[in-house]
Amino acid sequence: MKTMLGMAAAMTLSAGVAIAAEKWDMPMAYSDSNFHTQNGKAFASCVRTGTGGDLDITVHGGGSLFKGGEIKRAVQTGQVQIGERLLSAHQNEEPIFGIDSIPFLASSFDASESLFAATRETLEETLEEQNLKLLYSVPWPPQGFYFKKEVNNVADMEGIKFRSYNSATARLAELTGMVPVQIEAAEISQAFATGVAESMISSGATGYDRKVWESLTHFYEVDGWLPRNAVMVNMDAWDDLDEEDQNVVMGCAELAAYSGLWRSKQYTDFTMKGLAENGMSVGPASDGLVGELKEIGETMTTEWLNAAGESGEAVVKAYREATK
Ligand code: PCA
Repeated sequence: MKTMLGMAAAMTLSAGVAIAAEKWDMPMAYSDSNFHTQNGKAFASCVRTGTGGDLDITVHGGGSLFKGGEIKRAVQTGQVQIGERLLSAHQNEEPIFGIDSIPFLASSFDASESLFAATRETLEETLEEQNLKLLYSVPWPPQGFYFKKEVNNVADMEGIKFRSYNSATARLAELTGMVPVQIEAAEISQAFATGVAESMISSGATGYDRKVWESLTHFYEVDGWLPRNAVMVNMDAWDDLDEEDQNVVMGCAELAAYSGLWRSKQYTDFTMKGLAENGMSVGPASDGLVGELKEIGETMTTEWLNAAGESGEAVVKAYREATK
């Protein structure tokens, strides 16, 4: 009898736990093999384990649930509870979102981390006003140019159809005489194959993930900047979690920031080799080209500072102080 009661109690308990389990969907825009997606899956698993199954996050990679361009709004409006997005693609909403894509402001992993540290508070406040809680952010590897011909200076770029992924890359295209067309990473293989685009600036990672050697021939290392993905939660979904679960999520987020950075560094070397092994010419851009791009970077820094006003200026100043 006692045993029966015990069993009944245990069953009620496990039923109770099952009912309490919270399920979140987490759209991510990049391919399943990409390190951001792998890192997001490890984050979800950390949360599942840490909360004893209380919070169960399902990652949907490759833009399968929402495309990159739709993810931020989907999280804001509560269509999904959590998601990852390249924040610089929303610079038109708030200039601070684009601070990581200013050419040559922060062009190494260390600099990217310092810039993010200087930006974090302002970013969190800005996102909070949009009903979003920032969990963690991971940099893409340094950005370089892809072409289907040799390019040694800006004049060689005239008229090329250039795939952009945010307003900074579109502006860069304009300033180099190219013609920008905005295309999601998930769709670039087709865009290059059909000639809708002939060039882009991105990481070795994205070129490798999308097998761009099928259409393009050259990768020039520029180390222009390291744009970042941010994982964000809908603020109402966040507030609905109890404090213990919130603590687990924050712990897992910290781990994900750390492991994501490490994965990004490791993927850089791996994908550079991968591009070369698949027949692309891979190497540094010429000094002349880098010099011209740095001048364009100056112009874009000034433009960004003008748009971002005092708070943006304060962030850049704090970053420069911290890294001088
Ligand atoms: N890959 C993403 C953003 C930056 C990067 O390296 C893309 O090309 O869309």
